[in-house]
Amino acid sequence: MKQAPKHFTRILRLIATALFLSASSLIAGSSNDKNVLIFFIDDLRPELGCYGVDYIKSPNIDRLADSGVVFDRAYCQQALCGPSRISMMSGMYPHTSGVMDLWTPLTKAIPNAMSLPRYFKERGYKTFSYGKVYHHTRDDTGSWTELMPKLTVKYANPATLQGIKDRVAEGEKKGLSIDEIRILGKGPAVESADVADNAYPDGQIADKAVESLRKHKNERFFMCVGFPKPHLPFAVPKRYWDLYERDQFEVPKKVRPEGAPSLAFTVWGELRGYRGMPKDGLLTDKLTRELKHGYAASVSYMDAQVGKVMAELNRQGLRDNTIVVFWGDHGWKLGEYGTWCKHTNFELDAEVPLIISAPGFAKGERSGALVEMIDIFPTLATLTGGAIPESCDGMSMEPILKDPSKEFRPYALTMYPRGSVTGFSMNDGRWRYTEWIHKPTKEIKWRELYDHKDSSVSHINEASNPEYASLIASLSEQLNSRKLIETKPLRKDKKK
Ligand SMILES: [Ca+2]
Repeated sequence: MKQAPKHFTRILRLIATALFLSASSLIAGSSNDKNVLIFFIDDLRPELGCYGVDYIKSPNIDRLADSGVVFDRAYCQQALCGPSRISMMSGMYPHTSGVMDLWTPLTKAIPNAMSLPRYFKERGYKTFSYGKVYHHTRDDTGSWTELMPKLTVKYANPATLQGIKDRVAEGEKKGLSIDEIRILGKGPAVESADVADNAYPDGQIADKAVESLRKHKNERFFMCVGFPKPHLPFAVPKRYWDLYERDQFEVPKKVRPEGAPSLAFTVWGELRGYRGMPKDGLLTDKLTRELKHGYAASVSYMDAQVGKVMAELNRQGLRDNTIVVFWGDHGWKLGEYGTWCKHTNFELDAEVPLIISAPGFAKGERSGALVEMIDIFPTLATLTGGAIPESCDGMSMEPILKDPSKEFRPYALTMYPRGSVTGFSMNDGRWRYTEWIHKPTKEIKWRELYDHKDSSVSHINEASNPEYASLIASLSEQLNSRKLIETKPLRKDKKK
């Protein structure tokens, strides 16, 4: 008779302990019940207020930076939307996954790839994709609880839209080819319209994320919010253009670095394709200022959308239980070297903004550690109490989030293919060293060495300077020890 009440008391105590633990984990937020919110930003240079830049207005991102760690030396794996996003989402280098072009979706290269959304979905999270997350909205569709359809509207001015419509109709009437009609259908590189934020896709994406946070506030979620700006065209509401004076924008020196191989550059066809852009030659100072103005306005417009989503996260009381990652898919050249856009191995294209705000970790601090975008997946795995999948090439940045003074990688790796030659490039914290390797013969065709001690712009390729021979030998040895060119795409399809 004595045993029953004792047993009963023990059960009661266990229930009480369980209740206490679940309540305290709700309050303190144990590692495995954290939500994840990731902002994917298209073509954003690490030039924001929180990066010490005073000519860009980014109050909302700066506020996010105050609640986390700003990474001063973060690098993408390839300066191209598709492969960069896939390397981040799979945690695999482009030369491991085999995705080095814009046309291959992750799930075509690796049908059972362990992607970030799949990883979280399999762990019971609700997974949401709003806006431009993967380059292809049809990629990895099975990993999402909800996937917002692609938004294709680029302009808001009725005259611009009508002009495009008229030119396309005219082209069809003349029986022009699809490619010729596509060129006619291109709009201008810039637009300033006096419209609401959600007249353009970024505003609609923010609205969708806000609505979803309200709806799913009581569920554990993994939410990806991808803003298309500041990608071309720089078409954003007028009030964001009004934040800047045209004259404040400086025109960079339009000179290529001395001794740089021509293969390192592009003809920046992406920009030239827009209506009214010169088909060859350098841009005038006037046009350079207009485009730089448009880029800055686009950053501020995107920043306002980040602010809306963050405000809702706060309003719903989710801020202390949500890990927030803000990253850009690659850098961009705004007239430096007389060039524009991405698609190269230059420092300006390889460097990206990265902010991680994780509850219980460092706040308002900076890290000078070299990190790669393939490190985001392992970081989110360990921060949420999960194991790092075997398929991941990266490492968890959790030690940096605990102590931002910690060192991490000896160098960050970036690559860009040019036909039979691939450029493998590394930044060791000061120098950018690149080898262009002819794949069939493994012969090094060109080398580049730039000093980025004080700036992301460097005007001399020092690769043939005897003064740096031993430095080059050491960097080359490190690069070649990775056997990058021998690496066959592994087609890893292991489950976690
Ligand atoms: Ca991009």
